[in-house]
Amino acid sequence: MAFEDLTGRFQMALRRLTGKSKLTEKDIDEMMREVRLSLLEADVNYKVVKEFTEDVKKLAYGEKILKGLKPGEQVVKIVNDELTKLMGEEAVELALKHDGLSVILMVGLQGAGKTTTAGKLANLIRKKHNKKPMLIAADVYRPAAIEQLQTVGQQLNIEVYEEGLIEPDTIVKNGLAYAKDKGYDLVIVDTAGRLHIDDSMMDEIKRIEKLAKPDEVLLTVDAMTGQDAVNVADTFNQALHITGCILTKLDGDTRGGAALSIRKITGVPIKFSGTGEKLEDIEVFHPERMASRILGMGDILSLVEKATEEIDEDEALSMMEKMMTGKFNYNDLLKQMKMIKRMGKFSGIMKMMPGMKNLGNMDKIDDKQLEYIEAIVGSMTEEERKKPELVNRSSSRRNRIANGSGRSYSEINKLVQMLEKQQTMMRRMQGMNPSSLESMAKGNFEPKQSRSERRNKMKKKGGFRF
Ligand SMILES: Nc1nc2c(ncn2[C@@H]2O[C@H](COP(=O)(O)OP(=O)(O)OP(=O)(O)O)[C@@H](O)[C@H]2O)c(=O)[nH]1
Ligand SMILES: [Mg+2]
Repeated sequence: MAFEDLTGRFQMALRRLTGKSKLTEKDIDEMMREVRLSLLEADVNYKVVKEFTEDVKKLAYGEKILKGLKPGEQVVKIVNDELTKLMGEEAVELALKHDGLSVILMVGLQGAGKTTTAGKLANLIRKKHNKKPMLIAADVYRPAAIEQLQTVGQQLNIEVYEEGLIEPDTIVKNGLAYAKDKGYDLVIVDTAGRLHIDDSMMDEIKRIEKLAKPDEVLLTVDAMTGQDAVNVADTFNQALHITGCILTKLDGDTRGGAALSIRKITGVPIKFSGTGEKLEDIEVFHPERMASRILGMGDILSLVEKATEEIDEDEALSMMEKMMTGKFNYNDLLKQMKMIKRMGKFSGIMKMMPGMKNLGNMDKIDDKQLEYIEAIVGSMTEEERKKPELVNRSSSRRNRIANGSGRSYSEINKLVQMLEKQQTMMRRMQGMNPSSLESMAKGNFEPKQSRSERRNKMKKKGGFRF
C-alpha cells in the first residue's frame, strides 16, 4: 500500500515525543528534521515540504498545553492537522446538476487509469446519487480502446456510445444528443491518453471541453508518477478548466508524494482515489482520513480529539478541590461517574484524571450501572447525599435506600465503599505538596524522575503513589 515507508518514518519521529512531559524547541526541531526527510523521500515537492515543516514548527513552539494532553500527543495532532490542510481540509464533492444532463470529461496521460476510472465513477455515482449514466468512447487512437470501454460497460451494465474511429469531437457531440434523447442524466466521456506537451492533442481536448461544456473535468493521475504528477497536473490545468484530480493506483507500492503535493501546488482538489483494478475500487478522497492513515496514528488522534471535546477542566478541577477538602459527597460521586461515562472507553484519559487510576474497574461503567447508581443516590435524602457518614453509620438508612431504589442491600454497601475508598485516597493525598498536586490535576502524570525514585520518595513522605 502507498505511504508505508512514510508512515513508518513518521511514527518513529513522533514516538520520540510521545510520553515526554515537557518538550523543548530542540525536541521539536529534531523531530521535524526527521519528518522533513521522510517527506522528501516520499517524493513530496520540496517547496511543499519546506512550508509544511515551517508551519508545524511555528504551531508546535507556540502551542499552549491543552487540557489533559501530553505535549507529544499535541504535536502529533498539529502534524495531522497540517497534513490534512495540505491535502485540502475536506472532501470536495462533485458539482453535478440536480436536474438535466451532467457531463464529466476524463483527461490525463496514457495509462493513468481514465478508462477504468470512468467505469468506476459511473457505477459509484449511479449508486450514490441515483443517476442514470452512459459512457462515451472518444479514444480513437489507441487500438482496442473502444472495446476496453465496452467491456467495462458490460460488466457494469452501463450503455457505451461509440461511432468507431471518427473525429472525437463528432462522437462527443452526437453522444450527448443521444444521451439527452434517451433520458440519461449523467455522461462520462472517456478520452485518449495524451501528453501535456503534445500541442495538437491538447488542442483537441480543449475543443471537446468547449463543445461538451462539462460539469467536471477530472484529471486522472497515476500516483506512482511522483513529482512529475504535479507538473502534469499544472500544465493540464493551464490548458483546461480542471475541476478535480483522481489519484489512481494508491494500492500500489507508491511513495505517495503526489497526494501530498498536488493540491498545494495546483490548487486542484483531489476528489477520488483509485485503490485497485476492480470496478468497485474507488473511494472519495478524504484529506483528514488520509492524513491519519499516513501518520498511522488513528488511536492517538481520536484520543486527543475526545479529550479536547470531553474534558471540562473547570469541572474536573472543582471536583478535585472538593475531594481535597474532604467534602466529596454522593452528589459529586454521581457527577464524577457521569463524567467518566462520557469519556467512554478512553481509559487513557481516565488515567489523567485525579484518582481515577485507582478506582479499578470504574472505566467499564455501562448505562445500566450508571442508572442503578443514579437510582441509589436518588433514594437518599439531600442530607444523606451531602453527609455520607450518615449512610455509613446507619444500616436502617441503607435498608431504606435499598428499598427505595429497588437495588440490593449489598449494592448500597458497594457504593458506600466506593465513596470511602475515594475519601481515604484524598486524605492520603493531603500529605502531598501543592505543586505536585497541581501538576497532577493538569494531568501531568509523567514523572520527571524514574518510577522507583518516585516510589521511594513517596514512601519516605508516607504519600500516596499514583
Ligand atoms: N492497481 C490499480 N490498477 C489500476 C487502477 N486504476 C487503473 N489501473 C490499471 O491501470 C491500467 C491502465 O488503466 P486504464 O484505465 O486503461 O488507463 P487509461 O488512462 O485509460 O489508459 P490509456 O487509455 O491507454 O491512456 C489497467 O491495467 C488498469 O487495470 C488502480 O486504482 N489500482
Ligand atoms: Mg483509456
